[in-house]
This record gives sequence, C-alpha cells and structure tokens, in this order.
Amino acid sequence: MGNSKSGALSKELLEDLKSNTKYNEAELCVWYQSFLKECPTGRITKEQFEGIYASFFPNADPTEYARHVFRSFDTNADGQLDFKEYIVALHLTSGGKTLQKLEWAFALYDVDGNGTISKNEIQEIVKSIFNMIPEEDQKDLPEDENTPDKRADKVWDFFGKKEDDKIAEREFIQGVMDNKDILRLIQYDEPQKIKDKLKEKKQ
Ligand SMILES: [Ca+2]
Ligand SMILES: [Ca+2]
Repeated sequence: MGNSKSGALSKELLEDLKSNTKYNEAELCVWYQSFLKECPTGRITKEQFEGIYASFFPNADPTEYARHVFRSFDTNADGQLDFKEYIVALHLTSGGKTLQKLEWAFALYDVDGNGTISKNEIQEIVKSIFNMIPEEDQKDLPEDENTPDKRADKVWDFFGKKEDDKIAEREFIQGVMDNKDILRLIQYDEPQKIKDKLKEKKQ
C-alpha cells in the first residue's frame, strides 16, 4: 500500500497487469506516471469519466453510455476507477483479445449484473448508444435498425429469443462470434463514421 503513495507501482500489481494485458513493464510504468499526473488521487471518478466522454462527443449526449461503460470497468463497484481498472479498460478498448472484449461487452449489457442479459437491458444500452449518434446521422441508418427498439428487436431475433427470455454469457459470446451483424448492432461504430466524414471533407 505504501508504494502507491510514493508514486511507484507495486510488484504485485505490475505482475498482475503484465499477465492480463498486452502491456510490458516499461509501458505500464509510463502509463502509471501519466495516470498520476492526470489523476493525482490515483482514482478516476464517474464525473471525470463522463467529462472525458463529453469532450469526445461534443454534438451528442454520451452521458448515459459513459455511465454504463464506467460501471463495466469499475469491477470492484466502489464508484471509482483505480489504475488497475483503468489499464484493463485501456487494454480492452484498444485491441484486447476477442474473448476478453466480448466478456467485457457482456458485462456492459448486463446492466443489473445478475449474470444474464434481458431484452430490456439490450434496449437500455442501445438507447445510450443512440444518444451518441447525432440526429442527422440517425437518418442514414437502415430502416429496420433506426431506433433503439428496432435495433434491440433485431438483436433479440438474431439470438432466436422470445420477449421474456434471457441470454447467458456463453451464449452471448458465441452468438456475437458467429454473427458479425450482432457485433455491429451492439457496438458504437464511430470509426467508420469519422472516416466517412473525413472523406467528405477532402472531396
Ligand atoms: Ca473501482
Ligand atoms: Ca442482467
């Protein structure tokens, strides 16, 4: 514990992060120093986290989505992200292994954390994703997935579920691996949009 106050990573945490993420010791130490610079307390609060998202999406409302993402990264549910949770988040959102990413996606969609996903939970997350899509862009979405409810229906149909059914983690991961459309529907596909916008600007 004393180590964290002196600005160095404990050996234990370092070993843990080395084996669970793609980062090596040198990288982790650099991340840690910049983390402490940004967050001298060694913790990121929910408000700070929402602020980061807000700065990325000035034309939309990412608050709800940021809240869900924060919850999915706050594995010990203490309302703050410590360095370990932060690094795991970084790892997952920037090219972690597929299985790890899908486990995280499951945690994101399992809003109440009871181990299964209901249709309501799909609707809730999809709705928060829609809030991040500027209205003018929502008009370009395919007819059968241009509202949160339609999109949730589509996901639910892909899984072959009835209204009150639930999706367990293994089934969720398998389904997403087997069907690229599900993956597309459950995530926010900002990259393509940004690419398109940049293309438009160049022309
Ligand atoms: Ca935490
Ligand atoms: Ca649930």
